[in-house]
Amino acid sequence: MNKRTIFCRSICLVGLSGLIAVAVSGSFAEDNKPSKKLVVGFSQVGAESGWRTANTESIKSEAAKRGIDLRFSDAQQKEENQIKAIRSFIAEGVDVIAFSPVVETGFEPVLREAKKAGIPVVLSDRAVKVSDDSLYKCFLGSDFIEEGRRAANEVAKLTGGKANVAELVGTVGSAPAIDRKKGFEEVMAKYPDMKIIMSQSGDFTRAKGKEVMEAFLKAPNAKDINVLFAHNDDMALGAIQAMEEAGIKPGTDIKIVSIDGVRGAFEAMKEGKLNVTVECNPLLGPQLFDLIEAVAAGKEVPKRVVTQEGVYEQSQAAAELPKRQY
Ligand code: GZL
Repeated sequence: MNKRTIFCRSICLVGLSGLIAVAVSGSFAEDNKPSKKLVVGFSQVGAESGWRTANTESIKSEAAKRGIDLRFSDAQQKEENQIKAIRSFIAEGVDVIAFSPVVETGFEPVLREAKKAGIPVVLSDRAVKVSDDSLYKCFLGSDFIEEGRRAANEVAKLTGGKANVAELVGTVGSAPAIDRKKGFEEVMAKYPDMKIIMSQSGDFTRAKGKEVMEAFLKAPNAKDINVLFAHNDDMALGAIQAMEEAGIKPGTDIKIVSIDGVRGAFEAMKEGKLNVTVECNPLLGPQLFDLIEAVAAGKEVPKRVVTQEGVYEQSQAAAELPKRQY
């Protein structure tokens, strides 16, 4: 961080035989040591959900608080946009690259380019599948498998282990979608009368969640559904709209368990329309920049940092709502 900096103007030297312009520009602290703002390139998945909005806000506000030069790019949920953004960060010569990978695979080549350029990479929120984990310094994010386990345990508690589950899956190929499903099915295997009878991706958005739930409710075995498991609250809120339009009482006729813990989920629980939300903490900014600053300083950091989070039921909603930061 600069204490005070003295900006050198361009210095021109004129030789006898003509004009030789030597321009020197830059910034120097009073003690004449060059001081440099940390420059971080961040590629964000998109703006698909309330969780993502809160995550972006946490990252941007923390960078501003620390005086970090943040180059932020919104990939609009497209992997090719993230790869392009990472390439441009490499070309700009940023100090550190951080990103939340929209899907797990396909990033190895560009991560090799970053490594070759000597730019460290930190994974935020979601993991990547690579053959060489030296391609990133650290992965900060939730344990999605545990979130899936917690969701299934809540379904078992709500239904006494007798559940025909309609599942709204997150973005196909994304770590949260793959791992939440894995954790849910691991616990479901313990309950012979719990099964997933319909499953389709709603891409983590409210609009798609509503659309897919409308299709679920038109299926021949729609009457069998007694639980909706949504991989995020935004899809659950869209599904609630679809249920109400079909004359179904969400939270009563069909129990709903979702993941994230955004404000809208607490409001729905307060109205009795959603039964449980499994928290997935998006406020990663402070921890993320602690890790980025340590990496920039060449310090060792843990390969994996898991965010702490809980589970919230309907009975807690009213008391929790005023405390929610997202
Ligand atoms: C989870 C995050 C997921 C959220 C969704 O860490 O990647 O992406 O659960 C968001 O709301 O779209």
